[in-house]
Amino acid sequence: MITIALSKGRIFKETLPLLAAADIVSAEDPESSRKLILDTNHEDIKLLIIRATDVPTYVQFGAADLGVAGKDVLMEHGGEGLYELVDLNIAKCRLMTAGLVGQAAPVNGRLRIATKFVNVAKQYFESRGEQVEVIKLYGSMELGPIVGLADLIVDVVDTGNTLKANGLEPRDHIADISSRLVVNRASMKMKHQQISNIIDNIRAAVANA
Ligand code: PRT
Ligand code: MG
Repeated sequence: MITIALSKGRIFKETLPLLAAADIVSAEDPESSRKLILDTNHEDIKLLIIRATDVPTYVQFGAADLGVAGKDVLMEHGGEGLYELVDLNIAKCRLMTAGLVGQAAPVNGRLRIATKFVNVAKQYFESRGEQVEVIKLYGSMELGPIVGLADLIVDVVDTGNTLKANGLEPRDHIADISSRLVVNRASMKMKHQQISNIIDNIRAAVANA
C-alpha cells in the first residue's frame, strides 16, 4: 500500500491534473466527500486528506509515504525525516513580510512579528541581525498590525489583494514558494520500486504541464 497525503483547496485542485497525468485518479472529490481516506483507480494507492500544515508531519513519521506540501510549510517544519523530491510548480506565491501602508518600523525597541511561520520568521530576522519578538497566530495574520498586536506579519502573498484590502503593503521578500512532492525516507528504501515509479510519472507530468 502507498499513501499520498494531500490537503483540500488549492493544493488538491492543482495536484489533481498532475496525478491524473501520472495515472492516479481519485475515486471521489474530496471537496464533497467527508472521507479522509480516498480510494484511487489503483487498489494499492490511497489519498489521505489532511490539513496543509500537517502534511510534512504525516510524511515524516511514515503515516503517509508521499505528500504534497507548500515550500512555506516545509520550511516551517524543517524537513526532518523526509526528502523533497519534485518541485511541482503549482500553488505558487511568495513568502513576504508586510506592514501597515506608510508606517515605518519603530526605531527603538524590538519589532513584533505576527505569523503562523514562527520558525521561518525567527530565522529570517536572526539572519539579518534583528532582534524580534514572534507571536504565533493560526490565521488572519493581516489583522495583527491593524489592531496593534504586531508591527509586521510574515505570510504568503499571491496577488497581494488581501494585504491591500486590509491597508497593508508587502515589504521584504523572504522566499519564492511552490508546492513540492515529499517522500518519507524509510518508505523510499522499503517501497523503492513502487515509489520511484510514481515519482517518475509525476516528474514527467510536471515536465509536460
Ligand atoms: O487553510 P488551512 O489552515 O488548512 O491551511 P492553509 O491556509 O495553509 O492551506 P491553503 O490551501 O490555503 O494553502 C496551501 C498552500 O498553498 C500554502 O501552504 C502555500 O504554499 C500555497 N499558496 C499559494 C497560498 C497562496 N498561494 C495564497 N494566496 N496559501 C495561502 N494564500 C493566502 C494568502 O495568505 C491570502 O490570505 O490566500 C489569500 C489570498 O492571497 P492574495 O495575495 O492573492 O490576496
Ligand atoms: Mg487557508
